Amino acid sequence: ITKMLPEVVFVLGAPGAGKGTQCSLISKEFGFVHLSAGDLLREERQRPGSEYGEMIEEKIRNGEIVPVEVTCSLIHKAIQNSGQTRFLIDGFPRNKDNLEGWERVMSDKTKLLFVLFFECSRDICTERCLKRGAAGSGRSDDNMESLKKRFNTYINDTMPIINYYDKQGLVRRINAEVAPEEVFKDVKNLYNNLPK
Ligand code: UP5
Ligand code: MG
Repeated sequence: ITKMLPEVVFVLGAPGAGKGTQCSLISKEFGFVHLSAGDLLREERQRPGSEYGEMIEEKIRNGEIVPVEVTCSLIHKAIQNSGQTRFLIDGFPRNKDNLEGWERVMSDKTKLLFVLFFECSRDICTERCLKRGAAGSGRSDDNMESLKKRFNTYINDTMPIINYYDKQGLVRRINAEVAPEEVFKDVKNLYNNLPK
């Protein structure tokens, strides 16, 4: 008997590219459960009694990547607790440690459908995050200093992961520089044309 594995889509793109915004839209229209690795880490940071709170906050403020054991176990728990079968994993895997940790623990428990990659220039992304910070996002990394670090990490550590999946033909690129509704048109197109 073959067991149906949970299906996952990794959602990647620069800080502020619109991953979260598009994931909420996809989740509403196509019923995938949206799991943002960043949101899971921010929740864990706030959880009373968490032994990782301070470490997570320091990593986030410095735009560095939290060790995969922490992130992967939060994602794994969220998948199990949802009782659902299809997931958008937003903002993960972001570096080699993330990728190797996922492959060690999760790759035989899930089926990776594809990697959704939101392409957006650094200037536009930076402007979006600064605007969100100025509007009171409360995110400790929506400031110029953290954004520089987030971008360094994105270029040095996350782009190689996107290239790794691209070589396997798994990357679906979307132009994320236009208005959210316009971006979502392309996303819908992609979802409606998935091989059945
Ligand atoms: N906006 C969105 N789309 C727009 C559009 N088309 N036109 C104009 N404006 C648009 O959007 C960002 C802002 O832009 C919002 O104000 C939105 O309204 C507007 P959002 O949808 O939030 O973009 P997103 O790509 O999700 O941006 P986010 O800031 O969440 O990206 P990051 O990848 O930086 O943040 P994340 O939460 O994933 O990670 C934060 C930190 O957590 C990391 O730096 C790292 O330290 C840590 N982390 C890990 O260590 N491991 C992980 O696996 C994940 C995170
Ligand atoms: Mg996000």
